[in-house]
Amino acid sequence: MKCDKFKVLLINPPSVCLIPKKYTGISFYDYIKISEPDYEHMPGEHLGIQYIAAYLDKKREDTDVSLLNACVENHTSLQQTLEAIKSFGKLDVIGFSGPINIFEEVLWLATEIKKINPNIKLVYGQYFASLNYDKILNKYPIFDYVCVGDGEIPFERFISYLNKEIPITEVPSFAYRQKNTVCLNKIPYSYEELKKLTPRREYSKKVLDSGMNLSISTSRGCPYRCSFCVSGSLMSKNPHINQHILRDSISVVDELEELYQTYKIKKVVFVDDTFAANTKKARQQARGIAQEIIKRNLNLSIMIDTRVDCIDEELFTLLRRAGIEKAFVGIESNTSSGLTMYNKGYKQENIQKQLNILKKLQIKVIPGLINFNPTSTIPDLLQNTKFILGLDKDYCITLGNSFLPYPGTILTDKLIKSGYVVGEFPNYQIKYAQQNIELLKDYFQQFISIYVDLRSKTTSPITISKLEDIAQSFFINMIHIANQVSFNNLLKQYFNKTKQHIYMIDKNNQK
Ligand code: B12
Ligand code: SF4
Repeated sequence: MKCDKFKVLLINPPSVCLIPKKYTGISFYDYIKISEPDYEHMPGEHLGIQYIAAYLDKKREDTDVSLLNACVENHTSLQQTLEAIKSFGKLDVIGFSGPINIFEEVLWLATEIKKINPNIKLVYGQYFASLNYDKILNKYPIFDYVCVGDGEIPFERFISYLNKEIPITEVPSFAYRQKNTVCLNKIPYSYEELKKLTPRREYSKKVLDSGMNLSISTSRGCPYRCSFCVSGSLMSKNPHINQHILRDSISVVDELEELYQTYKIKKVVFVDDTFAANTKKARQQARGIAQEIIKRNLNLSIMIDTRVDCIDEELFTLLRRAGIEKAFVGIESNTSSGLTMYNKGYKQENIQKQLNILKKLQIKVIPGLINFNPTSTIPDLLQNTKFILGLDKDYCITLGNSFLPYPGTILTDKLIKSGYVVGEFPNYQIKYAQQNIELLKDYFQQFISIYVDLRSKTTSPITISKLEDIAQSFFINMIHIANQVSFNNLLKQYFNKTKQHIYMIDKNNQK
């Protein structure tokens, strides 16, 4: 047994690489506040590393775990994060979290840290690392281990390994290099203990001060298997990982009440992949949570993530009474071909009817849509666009969304095989089957960025309505133009004309 304590630091990098150049110099959370129309319900904590810390606190007296959430600390550069890491002194292990989008930050920090302390063990976790553990360990020797899936129990076992209590082969869900090959311990383990665990909340106050919100996790995993999704793909590829674990409703509301009393919060975000999933147990849990919130009279505005086929009038009426006011709904496509490609498992005909239930209950919908994919066609885009604009004109900002080839997802793997995703890991790009579709996507995205900018600056209902009208005709007309033989020049002309028009409205508004 080690005499000094093991010193572990878990890091959420600052995510400054996600900030467009024109905003350089501000922190990621400050950028979110100016760029994200729905930031009011944005979760700001990193529950993943907070949970691992809480579990290690409980289980290992021989370990000191510190957290560094560089987003919450409002870091504006990686150098600042590196200095903060140095201030923790000599560390034994650093665990990195973070999606593909901030991999360059993880890599930079990992490289700098190993220069200072070559003996430190570097562990990488979360979806991107989990889905690509073999490629990461093969291509980037800087990382020593990857944790596949949830981290609490594997990380605790990993400390046992460092303490020479068990061999590395007994650390569940850990991947490592051995004799020039990468091994993953596909060892199942029980989640019972985790159902009662609550995360460390040392960052809560800072999160609230930064204008973001606290969050709560009521489950792990997801019962669905959407092909584009990191969570669905992780479950598909790793049957040894527990697939959809639900916490007990009472313990969830106990945690919620504690946040409510301690921090006087008015809003909270449920960060589950899919809340109120369409399974008997998940519905029971959602119902139980809602009844308990109502019974304890917690006056909260809650945001959840859910799916079209999970919306049930009776259940959602109860959820609304309990404070659920916003729902991110993963619709993804209003076409049969899109729904099949994304493996959504529900029919296009039912989408509108399901969303109407939320409208009736006055639950605000944030629609998730993957409008463009490599084989999208003009009729597909027209169908999605008419549908989205018919729901609410302001939803037009989702129309620029395109399929992102996250490495390791089922759909990315498939599209690599068929040649629609190209490039070297981890920098994949999409090849569109039709040139007009790719061009349309670029114009949609450019237009939306101007639209969001102007829309966020205006409060005049007349101007907003004018902007929405322009947007509506822009999207529909552009799709029709893209269907013509000489689409290239025509799209450019129409885009420039609309841009002038929309700026004119802004100018008049400022007078
Ligand atoms: C809350 C949240 C945010 C918050 C806070 C995130 C943060 N890191 O600070 C905000 C709104 C700021 C945010 C921003 C972004 N997010 Co986000 N976010 C989420 C969300 C909804 C919940 C995360 C959560 O709390 N889960 C619950 C906890 C318990 O699970 P967990 O975090 O996965 O952690 C467990 C394991 O993964 C593992 N683990 C995690 N880290 C580590 C590290 C080590 C060392 C180990 C051993 C294990 C381990 O152990 C943990 C405990 O079991 C997820 C979707 C989801 N449901 O997971 C998306 C998600 C993670 N976000 C995503 C994305 C794309 C982003 C952005 C890039 C969006 C953008 N373009 O700006 C940024 C990136 C910022 C960043 N640094 O992460 C994607 C990632 C996709 C991918 N390819 O991996 C997700 C999966 C959503 C999605 N389905 O597309 N996000
Ligand atoms: S329902 Fe949502 S979280 Fe679950 S697999 Fe599909 S997209 Fe992923």
